Amino acid sequence: MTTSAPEQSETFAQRGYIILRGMLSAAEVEHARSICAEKLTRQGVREMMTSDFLASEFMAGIGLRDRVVAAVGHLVGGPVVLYPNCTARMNVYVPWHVDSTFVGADTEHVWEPGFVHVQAGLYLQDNDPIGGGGIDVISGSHLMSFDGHGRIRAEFDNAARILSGSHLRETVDTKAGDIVLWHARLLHASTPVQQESEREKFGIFFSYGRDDLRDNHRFMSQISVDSVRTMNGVSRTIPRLAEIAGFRYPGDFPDAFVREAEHAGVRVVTL
Ligand SMILES: O=C(O)CCC(=O)C(=O)O
Repeated sequence: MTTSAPEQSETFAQRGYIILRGMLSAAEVEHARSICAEKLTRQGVREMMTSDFLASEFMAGIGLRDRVVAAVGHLVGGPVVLYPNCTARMNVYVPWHVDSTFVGADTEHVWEPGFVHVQAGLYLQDNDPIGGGGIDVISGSHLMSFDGHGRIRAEFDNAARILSGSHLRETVDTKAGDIVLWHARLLHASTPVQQESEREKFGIFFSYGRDDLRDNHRFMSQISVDSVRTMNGVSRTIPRLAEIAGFRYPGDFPDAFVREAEHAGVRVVTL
């Protein structure tokens, strides 16, 4: 894939995603895998609490590395903000979707011309259409509203059925240690597994925006709204989202992380 910053920005604008190759060395991939394996042991727990994630200087520091921040900075066209929406996940497989914060009611702002939000997924195994390990995307789907009215409905069955059988579907060819940066509106899914692997699937996630108080507040407010889900009259709290909605910067963050964010010139947004 592309390497220079202008090429990356053009690819991102056209396809809705880019790959940053070799963000972690082979040794770092194994180190990150061992941290994930150690933290994600409880039955049924597939996602690290953000406080546990940030407590690892190594894991938290990945999202603040110069190369990541520089690449995101080019994509957002200015200073980078990092949301505390950082975590690692194990063996998570999700169907076609656009990330929930950017779909459904009251999300028309994602179609404003200057809107940009970058989601990062760093995968700790290679990805391919047989063994999975990363994501599939519908190339260019961040430019499609799906309902013809400049909105994205929170229901993707029709769009996914048609587009996932089209030439726009791509299995993102990441190798262990690569990062995928995707646009908030991109339709994507976990790459399905045809053949089970003996190794766990691990992914590490960060969310970035541009320095814009309204966008930044909107994203964090939506996280707060999403932290409580009501079905059939029963409300359930999503512990990780409730945790990050309650975070205040810098007091609730490890000192080392605050220092690194300052050094990287990244503002960390909390409510
Ligand atoms: O890691 C994956 O397989 C899917 C990740 C994803 O879809 C997401 O974070 O929105």
